[in-house]
Amino acid sequence: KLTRIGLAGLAVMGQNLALNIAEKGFPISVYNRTTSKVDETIERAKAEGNLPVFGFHDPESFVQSIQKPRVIIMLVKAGAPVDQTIKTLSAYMEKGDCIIDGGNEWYENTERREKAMTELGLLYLGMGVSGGEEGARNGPSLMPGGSFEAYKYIEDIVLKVAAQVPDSGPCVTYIGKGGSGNFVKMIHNGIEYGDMQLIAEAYDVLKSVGKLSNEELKNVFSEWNRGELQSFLIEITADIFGIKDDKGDGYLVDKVLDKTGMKGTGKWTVQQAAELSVAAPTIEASLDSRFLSGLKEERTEAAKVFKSGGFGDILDDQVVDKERLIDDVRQALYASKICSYAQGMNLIRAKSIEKGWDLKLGELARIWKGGCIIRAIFLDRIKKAYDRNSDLANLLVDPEFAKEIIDRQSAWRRVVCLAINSGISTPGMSASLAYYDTYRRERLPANLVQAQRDYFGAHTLISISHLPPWYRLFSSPGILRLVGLDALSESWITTINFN
Ligand code: 2AM
Repeated sequence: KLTRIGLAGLAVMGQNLALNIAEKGFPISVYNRTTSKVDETIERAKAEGNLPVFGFHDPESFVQSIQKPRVIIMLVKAGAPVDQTIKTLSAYMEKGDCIIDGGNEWYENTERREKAMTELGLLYLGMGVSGGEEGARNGPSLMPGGSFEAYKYIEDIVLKVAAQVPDSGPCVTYIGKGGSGNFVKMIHNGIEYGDMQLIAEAYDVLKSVGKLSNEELKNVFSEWNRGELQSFLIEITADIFGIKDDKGDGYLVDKVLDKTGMKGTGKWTVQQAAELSVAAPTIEASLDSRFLSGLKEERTEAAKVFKSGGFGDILDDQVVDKERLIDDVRQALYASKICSYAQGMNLIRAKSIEKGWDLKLGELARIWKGGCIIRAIFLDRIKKAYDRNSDLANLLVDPEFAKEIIDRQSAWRRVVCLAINSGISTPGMSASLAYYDTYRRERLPANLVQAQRDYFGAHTLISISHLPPWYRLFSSPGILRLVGLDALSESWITTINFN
């Protein structure tokens, strides 16, 4: 008897997703290069309720065990291992069969592979899977992109396997063509970097300036998790503050080295922001913070030079009203988060336009409401903003978000000022505030930068004031446009206005 689907790559994510699929009633074949993991998965399938998981030690019998058209999800390391696995499996696959890459793959690799597979008559999907190991087992957020035909064939499976959110359905949708599923997952991770950084800054201000204990922090974050900030990341943060060290001599959070690791999707997001000429300062600040955190030894030396103490040692130590500070930080965190999501959504939109993907931003917010690391009730507000206006230029100008920001901006400014005066860096909150303050102003000092460019640009070698009056008249922008010399006027306009 043949199975409905196959899964290759049985590290914990792969094992968990396979068990999840089996549990939803789809018999599944599993395979891994190192065969001990196949046996391990079968053992787990037995232990977790005799789930219909069938193990294979060689790729050929694995592929043959799946009903046609065959679908195989790969969960192996991104990059060369994916190419190797495709090569191994596709040798036994037939026209109309489909391979799905569930890893965090660079979207262009997916597009390259989709093309190569099409030539073999095979279908291909790049599917972002978010939610970590726990999500994979109990319901992840799934972002499949690529062949629509292939998506239709697995739709019944993914609709059941994905996280289910009351009122908004399963956390999966067909994202779009090509590598769009991987791209959207990458931006999701960039947004996640931003969220984590902003939360860390809130912690820093509350601990260093507000002198909150871990117990108090736990209570504050638990309280926040009952309001507008309710989210997976706030929830686990509250839990973290409550975890005691193994040895029982203090809290775990205080024993963790202040150096953040990374796997690359945040860096890709920032590279894409530059490629697309889209401002993403909050996400960039979170990436920079990870880079700086990595310089632990240098920071230790610098602390000696600048006579700073450890965590919690601040300049201008002052007595603050704790309750007021907690409330201000909550508002600063929320407003900063709006700006960060606005940046992420704008990145997706810019890419969608460039690639012709026609991505639905509201749908993306919907499938992020459950299963994934950034799940939050806040995403429902984003979905509604795009429901109101799918062409929204920026989340900030959605009437509801605009009001929320205006209501919170005084608190937000107080927190950033307090942090600056205390010598506590809040790069994420500050970047978000600067983003907002730049975006909301009709007039910026950009005129001066442009004037400087014009001044040293080649075309200003002849200064306007040295030209005869008839030329000045002729070179006014309106007349240049009238006589069809728009291109020429481009370079002159700013100079003329400047003069
Ligand atoms: P392994 O157990 O045989 O190492 C995460 O590392 C997953 O990717 C594991 O299932 C691992 O298989 C798989 N993987 C890594 N490199 C691979 C490769 N070159 N070919 C096949 N699978 C690979």
